This record gives sequence, structure tokens and C-alpha cells, in this order.
Amino acid sequence: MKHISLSGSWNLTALSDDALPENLSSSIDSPLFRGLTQKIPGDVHTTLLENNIIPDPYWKKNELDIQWVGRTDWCMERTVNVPTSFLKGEQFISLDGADTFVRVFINESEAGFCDNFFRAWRFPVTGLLHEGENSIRLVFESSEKHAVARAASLPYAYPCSVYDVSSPNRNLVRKPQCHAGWDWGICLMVSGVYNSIQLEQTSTGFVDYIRTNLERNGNEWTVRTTTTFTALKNGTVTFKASLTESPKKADTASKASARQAAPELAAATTTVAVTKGENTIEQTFTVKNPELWWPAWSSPETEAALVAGALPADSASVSAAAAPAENQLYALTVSAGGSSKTVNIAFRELEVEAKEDSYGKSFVVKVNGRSIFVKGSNWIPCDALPSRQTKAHYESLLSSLVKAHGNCVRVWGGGFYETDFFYDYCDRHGILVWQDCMFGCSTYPADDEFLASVRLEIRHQVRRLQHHASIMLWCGNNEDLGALTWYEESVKNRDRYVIDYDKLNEQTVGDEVQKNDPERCWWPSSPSAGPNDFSDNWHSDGRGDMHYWVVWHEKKPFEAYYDITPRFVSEFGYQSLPDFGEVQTFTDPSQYNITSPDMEFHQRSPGGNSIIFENFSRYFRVPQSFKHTLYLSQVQQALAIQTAVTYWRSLKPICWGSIIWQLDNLWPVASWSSLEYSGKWKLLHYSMKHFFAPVCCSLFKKGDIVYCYLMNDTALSVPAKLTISYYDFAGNKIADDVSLETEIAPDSSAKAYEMPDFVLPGLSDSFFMHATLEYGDALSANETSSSAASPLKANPARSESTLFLTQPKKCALQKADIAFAVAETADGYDVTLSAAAPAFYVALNAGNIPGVFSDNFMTLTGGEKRTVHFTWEKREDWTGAGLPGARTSASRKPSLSSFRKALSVQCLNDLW
Ligand code: BMA
Repeated sequence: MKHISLSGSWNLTALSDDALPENLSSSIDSPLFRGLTQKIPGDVHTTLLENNIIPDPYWKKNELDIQWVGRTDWCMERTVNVPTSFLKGEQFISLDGADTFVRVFINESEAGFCDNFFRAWRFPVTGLLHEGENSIRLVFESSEKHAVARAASLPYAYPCSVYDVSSPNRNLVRKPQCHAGWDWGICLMVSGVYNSIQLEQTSTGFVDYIRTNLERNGNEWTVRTTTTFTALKNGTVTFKASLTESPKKADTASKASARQAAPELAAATTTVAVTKGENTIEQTFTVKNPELWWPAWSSPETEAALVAGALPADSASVSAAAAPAENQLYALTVSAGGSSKTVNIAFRELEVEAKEDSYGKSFVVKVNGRSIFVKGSNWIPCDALPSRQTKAHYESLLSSLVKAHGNCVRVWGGGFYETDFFYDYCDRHGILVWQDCMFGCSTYPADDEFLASVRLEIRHQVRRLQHHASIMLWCGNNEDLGALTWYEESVKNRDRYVIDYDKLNEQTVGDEVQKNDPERCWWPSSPSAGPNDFSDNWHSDGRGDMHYWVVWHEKKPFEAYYDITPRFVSEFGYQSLPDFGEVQTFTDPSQYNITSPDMEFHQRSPGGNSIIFENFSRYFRVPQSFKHTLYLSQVQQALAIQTAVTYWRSLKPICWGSIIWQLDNLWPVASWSSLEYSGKWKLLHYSMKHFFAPVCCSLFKKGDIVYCYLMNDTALSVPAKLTISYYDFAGNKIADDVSLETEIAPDSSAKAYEMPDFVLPGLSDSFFMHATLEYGDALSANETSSSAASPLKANPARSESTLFLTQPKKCALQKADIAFAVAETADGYDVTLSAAAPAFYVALNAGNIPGVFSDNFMTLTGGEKRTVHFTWEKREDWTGAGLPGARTSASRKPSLSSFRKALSVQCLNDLW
């Protein structure tokens, strides 16, 4: 097989002019008609932005002025030189990531038409190509126009959720649903080709997909491969499957080891008769003693290091963010008839156990026989401009999730089936993937044409992704079952829409998923009470997964998180406003007020700012300045989610998972994300590092009772020392500490302290409680070791938890006078802090200098000094850098004085 890549420079022109603004209309001089250089992979909006034809879509309200781009038809053209040798056999043109309605012309003849973004396309072009220069033309027909035309042709309406700025009928076209706007999303209706386009030539056929089935028998694994081979003609073809170790990323740093061909661990060769069209070839081989795959933070190696104190995953650490051990991946190559494909696989047993029990129906993820408490976040596309969805950005977001002790992402159904890089990263770093199919918050049609297109989409995506060790389940959609109760049409005529739902979700999506990946869990919807259960699972906590939006959308206080005993929460969230540095990327100082037009425009949740303010007044003193408002909104978000997660973790083994809504943002906006659009950690993300930690303590007050729970998600028994102190707001201890030495049982969540508030040593507004858990082998080594040189000495891991006994607004916080000193280190800076009085929710902020603090969102109980480390992040290959409003690019570490200048510290006391 030969191929000619068509990536690179193309010529972009506008085809239709009805939607164009007047100044760009079809004058012959218009750059839109002369042509612009368009990169593939890339999107049209980015090209227009680079050429100053549209302003930065993320700045102020520019979004409103550029809606014409999505209503325009576009043309991309180029020529390609084809040598005679390429014209043997048969030729094809293939596209992956073509968004969405794309007509493909070769030398003015139409070769094919793409109409579903989620499919990969291959069109025969034999006879259309000739030796020498050939012209290739792609015509992008406006998806919005297609959607509107489809709506007019359907027998009845298919309602979907629409947002402030949106494109109509997004549910009728197979395009990422959030491109049409969302309650955190800009509406751009982008177009382009985001992955690849190439000419292919073969005389035999193509190895298109490799699926695997792994079966463990002690230390020996049987690998069954299922290869999809598309043959050009009937004949006999030899298939060779072979397995090698895929170099760990850390090892590839050494070029010598990368150059050395990895030895073959196992192989199978089979010669079979194939027939023209699609063929399925199965091969089997065995592998002895492969390294086991584990979710992040759960491998025996990582857990041992964590408990030994060798991985400073705790709050008091000054070291750079610790990372768990990388998984060993294995490269599986299948070659046949001159075509070959390599995928990475890994060895693990994985099961989602959903079975009837005394509480209802369980939802437990088991890896290698161990139940894993799932701690993760929901993933939305990481940039609204596809050209900016770079590997560097993916890596920054996903590594941030792992550094905050996450082990799971849910690829939410309103985006797209993610890039290969995304899943490879998840495989390598142990991020379990909850994979939605791409349907969300809508009704959908179920006519033959729509269902046929969806069937091919699901077939392609499941075959493409099936081999990934990280994917834990396939889920039919996001909230489509619940959505049947949201719209007048579907409420009035529910049966009609339920029938359509069933045809699409069960008979098409579910059917195709289960045919192509029979071993993996098929979960009909999120939320859902499980297969064959059509009940609305939004408010029921006994069965399957739930979305808990009572706090936020239903405006209940944070304490409402204590009202449920969920089995698994796959969505719950609380918004914050963006950080000040982030605000500066989308508006000017005239708008630095929450109710200014630009700030309200960058808030898409109906009534969102009112909910934030309502809780300010419920719990806190109302902030007086813009910066304090932004800060307090982030404190509030962190506290809301901390309340939920720590309580639900305490409910293990009834509850086995919490997936926060949401990890990332695709433009700078007020949202539920824990990471800013720039990748900067919000206070929630720092808080996740505490409350997601494999071993941690948590103080909380439910009703009139104060509890302290010790959680241990490792398989090890952990020696621990818990100290609970009672302080007044001047920092004096008002009673003796409660101390406890214990062993925290493996995989447990245990109550270590329980006290009704009336026996506590003060009135609820006069003091606060602070728990410190020191844990790990170092603790006992310090006690037993007589050697002062013990490497473990003085390094027990730590977890801390602070509790107000009433709403903080009622407490007399003192002036904290936080002092800090900064020292430079090789990879960043150390910041040493001290406070005159107990300081709450202390937040260090390095402005727009990219990097992460080892700890943040801290309590300084007064009197002590604390050093935290800022690890500076080099940012190259940060596409978008240099464009207005783009993410910061930083290739040189700032000087100590620039860091000091950028650094600011805020705490709750500042608001009093
Ligand atoms: C959900 C999601 C999203 C939405 C979020 C916040 O339930 O599935 O559709 O953005 O809530 O409202």
C-alpha cells in the first residue's frame, strides 16, 4: 500500500455570499474570493482569524459578529503531483475528521460526499487521477443550512436543548453537538478537516481495524485478535500478527533505546481466503507474564511508593507534583497484503459490575479483580477552535487530572469521539474512560437514513477504539432519556419519542456496540438505572449512575449533597467565575464587574451568576471587589464539590464513584470546570488533589454531628496518626487535641471521630476544627528506627481537613497578614508563607505564568510556616500562541523578580 498525504497548505475561498457581511461581499478583490492559505489539519475560523478577517472569537462579544462563517459554504483546493507508480492497482481518497458536509472533487469529478463528522471516509478514485498535477477540491456545505433543511423535511419536530447563542436543529446533523453552543460553550459551527486526508493506493486491500480479546489464565494471557480487512478482490492473503513492548515514554527520551527494535514477544501467521469487501480474520497467540495495567494511583508499585512516602501526594509536600507509574503498553501489529496497522494494547481484566443488591443496583468498576473507587471528571472538547486542539494541550489537561489524583474521564456525548492521542495517553497513564456515544440533551430522529448513518458511525468508532485498555464502558448518550421529560412535544406525545429513542439508542447504537465489542459493558444512557430500564434516573440514588444537579440547577444548599446515598455519580457540578488572569484574556478593564455585558456574555448557564451570589450570601460575607468576587466564587466551587465527594467517598462500599462536571473549558467562560481554558488550575482542582487523594482524612458536619472519616483506596494497610485540633479565630487552641493512632484497613472508608455539636468545646461561631492525618510507613519507621539517617525519617505523608461549625459569615475571622518569601529552584520557585492569625482558603496565584503549585487552597492555622513549590511549565507547541486572546506560550522560565511580581495571595479573611 502506498499513500500520498494531502496535509499541508490548501487554498481557502468562500463559495456562497448570502451570509457574508457587506465589507466581505463577493467583490473580486475580497480575500475570501482570492483565496487564503488554509492548513489541513485545521479549521476555517482559525484561518480567517490568522488573516484578520474575523476578530478573536473569544474576545468580548465577538462571537455574535462571526455567526456568518458557519452559514457560509467554503471551498478548499490544492494540487498534488501523482507519479505513474501510484496509478497501479486501485486508488482512493480518504478523510478522517471531515467536518461535516464535504463534497470531494478530483479533477472536477465528484469522488464522494461526507455527511457525518464521526465517520472515516474512503472513496475510490481510480480513473479520476492521472500522472502529474491533479486538482483536489473540497466543498464544505454549511452544516446549519443542512440542519435547517432536514428539519423542514421531517414529519414532526425533534426538539433539543438550545442555549443563548446557538445554531438551530443541531440534533439533525452528525456533528459535535456543542459546536452549536452550550451552557458553557461558544457557538462557532466550525468546519475543516481535523485529522487527515490522503490518497491511498493498493492492489490487495487495507488492514482497517484490529480488535482484541484478552483472557487471563494465571500468568499466561491468550490474545485473540480480530482484524477487519477490506479486500479489493477475492484471493488468498497472509496475515501476520506480532506483539512487542511499546517503549515507555520515559524510555524514549533516550534515543538509543528507541532506535533498538523491541524483541517480538509473540506472533501468529495465518493464510486465509478473502473475498472482495470486508473480511474478518481471527488469530490467537499467548503471552507469558506481561506487566499488568492499572488505573492511575492503583498499581501495587504506585501504592507502595505512596505509602512509603516516596510519592509526595499529600498536601504538605514541597516537591513537584508526583505522578504514578506509567503503564506498560504492548504494540500489536497486523500486516497483510502490503498493508499494516499497529495499535497499543495492555493487559488487564476489567468489569463493570451492575447487579441487584440490598441497596438497589450496584455500579462498581473492577480492574484485575479489585474494585476501584472511580474519581474523575467529565471531558468536553478542549478548544472550540479545532486547530488549537493540540497534543500539548491534551497532555497538560490530562496530566493535571492525574496529578489531582483522578483516575477517570467521561468523554461526554455532546463532543466527539476523541483523538488517538487522547486514548493513548489514558492507556499509558491509567485514566479509565467512560465513553459516551455522541448524542446529548436532545431527542433524535429515527428515520432509515439517520439510523443507517449512525450505525456506520458507531461501527467505525467502536472498531477503532475497542483495543484501548482504558475504555471501561460504552454509554449510549448523555441525558437523552431524561430529556424526554424536558420538551413540550415529547411530554405531550411521549410514546412517539420513546419509540424513536429505542430505535436509535437500543436497536442501533447499542446493537452495533455490542456486536463489535461484546465483552465491554454497554450502559444505555447517563444517567441510567441500567439496561432495559427506561425510568428517569435523575433523582433516584439506588440504581446505576446518577446525575445530581439539585445543588446548582435546583439551587439547593451544599448540604443537599448529604441527602443521597448514590451508587455512582457520573455528573454533578458547581460553577465558578474565571480567574482574573483569565478574565483579562476576554475583556478590558471597563468590564471588570460581574454584571457588565461582557462578563454576563461569558456566563451561559441561565441564572448562573444569581446562583453564585445566592450562595455568597448563604455562606460568606459578600465580596466588595471584582477580584474578591472571582476568588470567592472559586472557593465556593471547591467547597461545594469537596462536600459532595468527601461524603460520597465515606459511603464506600455503597458508592463507588464520582465524576465531576467538568474538567476543561473550550473558551474562557464562567463554568463548572476545575481547569481554566488556559489550563490553569482553579481552586477546585487544587482541592481535588486533597479530596481525591488515595489516603486522606475528611471532617464534615451532617446535621448536628461532626464526623472525621479516614479513607484508604489502596490495597495496603496504612499506619496513620490523626490529630484533631480546636482553634479560635485568633489561633489559640481552645481544648486538648484529639489524637488517634491507627491502621487504616485496605480499601476502606472508616469513621474515626463522631461528635454531636453540643458537646464540642465552644459555640459554633467561635471556633473551627482542623484535622491532620500523618500516614504511611515513614510514620512507623520514625518510631521504630534508631538510625537518624533513615531515608524515611520526617517524611510521613499528610492530609488535612478544615471545618467551620457554622456558616463562615457568622465567624469573626481575624486579619491574616500573610507574609511570603520566594526562592528560585531549578524547575520553579519555593514560596514560604506565614500568617498572623488562622487564614482560610489561602490561594496562591502566579497570574499568567504557567505552572502548578504543590499545594493551594490551604488553611494556615496561625504561627506556622509553610513552604509550597511552584513547578513552572514550559509551553511550546501551544498552538494559538501569538494570536489575540490565545493561551500563553512560554518557552523561558521567568526570572525570580518577574515571578515575585506576578505572585499574589488571597484568603477568606481578606473579605472580612
Ligand atoms: C449536564 C451536562 C451538560 C451541561 C451540564 C451543566 O447535565 O450533561 O449538558 O452542560 O449539565 O448544565
